[in-house]
Amino acid sequence: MKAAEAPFRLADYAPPAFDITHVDLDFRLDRTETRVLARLSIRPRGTATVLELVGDELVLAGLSLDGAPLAADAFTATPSLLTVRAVPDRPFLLEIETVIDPSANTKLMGLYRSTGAYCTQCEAEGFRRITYFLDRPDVLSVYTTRIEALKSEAPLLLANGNPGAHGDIPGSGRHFAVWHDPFPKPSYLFALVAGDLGAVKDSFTTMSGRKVDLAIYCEHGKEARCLYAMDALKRSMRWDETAFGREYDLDVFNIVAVSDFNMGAMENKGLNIFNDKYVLADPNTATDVDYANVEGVIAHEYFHNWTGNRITCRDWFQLCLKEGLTVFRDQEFSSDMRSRAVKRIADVRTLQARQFPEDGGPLAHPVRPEIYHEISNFYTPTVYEKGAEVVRMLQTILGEDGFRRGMDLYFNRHDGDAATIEDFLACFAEATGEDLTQFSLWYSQAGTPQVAARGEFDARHRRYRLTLAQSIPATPGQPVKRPMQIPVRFGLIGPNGEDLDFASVSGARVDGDVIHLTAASQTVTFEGVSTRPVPSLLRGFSAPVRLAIDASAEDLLFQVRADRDPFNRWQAAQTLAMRSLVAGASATAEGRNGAAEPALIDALGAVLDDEKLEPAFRAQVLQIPSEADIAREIGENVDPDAVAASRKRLRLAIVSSLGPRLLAVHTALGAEQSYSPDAGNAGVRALRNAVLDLMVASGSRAAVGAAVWQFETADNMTDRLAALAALCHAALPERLSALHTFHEAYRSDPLVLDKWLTLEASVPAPETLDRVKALLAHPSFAASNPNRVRALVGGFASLNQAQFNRADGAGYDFVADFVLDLDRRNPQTAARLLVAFRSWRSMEPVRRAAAEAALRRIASAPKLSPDTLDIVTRTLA
Ligand code: 0A1
Ligand code: ZN
Repeated sequence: MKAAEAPFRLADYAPPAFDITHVDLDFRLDRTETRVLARLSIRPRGTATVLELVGDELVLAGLSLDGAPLAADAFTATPSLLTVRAVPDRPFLLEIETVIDPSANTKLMGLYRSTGAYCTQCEAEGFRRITYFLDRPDVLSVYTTRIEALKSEAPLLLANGNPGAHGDIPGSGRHFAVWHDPFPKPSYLFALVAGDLGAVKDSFTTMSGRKVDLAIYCEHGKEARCLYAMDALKRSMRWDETAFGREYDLDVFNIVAVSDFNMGAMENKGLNIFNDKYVLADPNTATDVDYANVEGVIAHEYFHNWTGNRITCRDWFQLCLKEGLTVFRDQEFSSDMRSRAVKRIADVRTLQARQFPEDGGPLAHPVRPEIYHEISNFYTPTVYEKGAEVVRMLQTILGEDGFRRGMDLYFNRHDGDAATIEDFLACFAEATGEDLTQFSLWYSQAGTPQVAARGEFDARHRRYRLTLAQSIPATPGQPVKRPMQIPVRFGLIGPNGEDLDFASVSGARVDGDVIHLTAASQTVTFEGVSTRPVPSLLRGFSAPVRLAIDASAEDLLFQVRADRDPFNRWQAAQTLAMRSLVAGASATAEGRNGAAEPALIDALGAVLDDEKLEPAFRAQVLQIPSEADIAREIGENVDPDAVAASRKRLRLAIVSSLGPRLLAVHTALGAEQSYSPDAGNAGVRALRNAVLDLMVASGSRAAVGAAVWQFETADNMTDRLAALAALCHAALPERLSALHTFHEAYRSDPLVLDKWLTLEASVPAPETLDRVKALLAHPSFAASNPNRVRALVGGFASLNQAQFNRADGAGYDFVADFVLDLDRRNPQTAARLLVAFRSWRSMEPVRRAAAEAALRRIASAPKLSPDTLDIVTRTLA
């Protein structure tokens, strides 16, 4: 196995030896030989005389200092480093010419081609693939970008900032445009786009009355599919003004949708570049979930303008400073646009499905990591989603007003800075007087805390004692942990469903409905409690922890019916289901038949029939934990076949008890409304389709017929896909012709075909692996496109637990082979696929051995990228 390079450590941070105050870039675009002239205004900060600029696969074509070409012995240049010896101890101008080949750029970092256009991706370290630079986030410069290209090939020329001069270059067929961005920014926010694209345009007038021109660019012919994104953009701009007092700051805001993109989207100053999957939406091609994702990602990138761009990160260890905060902001935005309760449930589901397994496995790391080998591997659910939870806890602890005062101070004090988590927390501490020393452990300690709760009612003294104990599991590099500050939002529910009053409380700081758990164990004593309460803890999921409480099935059922916190109503139903599923899995493993919990059936029935509840909420309750959720709960010696059997059996039991009521709800909701992507309308579809999915799982002819009929007659993608998914998830033979029909209908629409690829890969049947392998050669698949890869191979590895984790190891071998092959062309995407192995140690011994063999085979392969080497090394450690 190749030895890794030395890691980067937070403790080693040192400020740069030079500032680069201005960057003038001149691009002469060519498909295979693009010339980049970079004029850097450099100012020494101290006494250093050697300037080292990083590159990545660069070819140097020219170098001069203050106008004079540098002699060969004055510098050395390799593809990854330019060293200039004896630079002046005063400001100077360094001019660097590099030659790059955008067409050969399969890593999709730096300047590359997609959608027939030129585009860039520079975060985190892509700018060094364009020119030699101090490619680190604490070097902030004012950029001027001149782009020159063939007018026929690239009538559209975009870069960061505001548009400047533009015109034709006579006699050459070429033209140029100059862009100037007055806001100093790090190189990772640089962007350029050139091509022949369609557009939708609009404008927005900011709170101080400035008019901003807005445009979204996409492939010709797809303009109408950008209208929803444009609407979401305008709503985001208004929301940031009202919720955070943040106004947009340039004359233009441009978004470009491209079809080849490693991630979701990128917040380049004034020129966001998006994976087109998060821009394009219309009723015929996008589901309700797609619409919600478009809205959320548009908002996320826009909100970065303040949290990320105006205030950026000092170094990449501080990534959560912009990402956790911006995810928190986009989640709040979506909550305000939609149903807050349903949004919270969906976000917690994602956190538990993606971040909890990371935090509980070999890739666990703190929200602010302290060491990394490859920064691209740290765009993780921990940095993003747990990072957002940490910000939300801050709001819970400080209250909405205190939180807002802290944010205001942060924006005022650090505008224009490259800041740290310490800077951020200091603003909240100063604005509110709160001591955040213990709270800051959330940034440095990895692992999901476990909170065990036990309640005891003393009727004679009208006293309720609640003991809360926290423990944080060991994680890589962190064997021992200190107790953290955990805000536990709570209520004591009385028999009529109202929260009970109490006369006094002792044993912990309690502010309103929040208990601050700060010690390893604390007993909170409530005096003057009239009757035995049912405790409702962690309301709204007030902290990203696992709560263990030995509530009886009756108490959980009561909570489902009566808790005034909708999140905990959902949680109580999930807990009941999970108990039954875990018991069912061990029963199967032992050759017994588990029984469904009657309280669960009652709970689901009560929610199903309660028309006072939002349909989207009822749909969430009907979706019992996934196979991956169950495996995570079991935690060790997992047999994925037993898990799948348990889940299937429980769903059958639900249908056999609630069948007629499910049918009644399905029929009642069937009355056709015309399609609209708004949350209310989408919620009705979500409930109807959750019911359909359950009924189809029973295999009843009537239900299967209803699904086929819905598939054939639906007037929108949500209903069509839901019907097809129900047939696929139940592995019914009817799926085959429906999948074929679907492919035929959308054969020219790659984003829709991604849904088809994912469904093909998620069929829970032994033949699926061969089908997935065959699809690698299908014309609708392309290994060069990250969306296709994630849809097919990623879908197989993450959504098809029993087949990926096949006992014969064939699922692991397939993904390992694919990763090895892809690693040579797109290491980032390869490394991300490999993350599917993160829970291998929790499998039963046969699968564990097979997974380990596949991982070792990857680890010993020659010429692994740093990205894949990093993931495989940590996964095996
Ligand atoms: N800052 C972006 C995420 C992002 C990170 C790296 C990328 O490189 C391929 C692209 C995007 C965000 O949070 O949206
Ligand atoms: Zn982001």
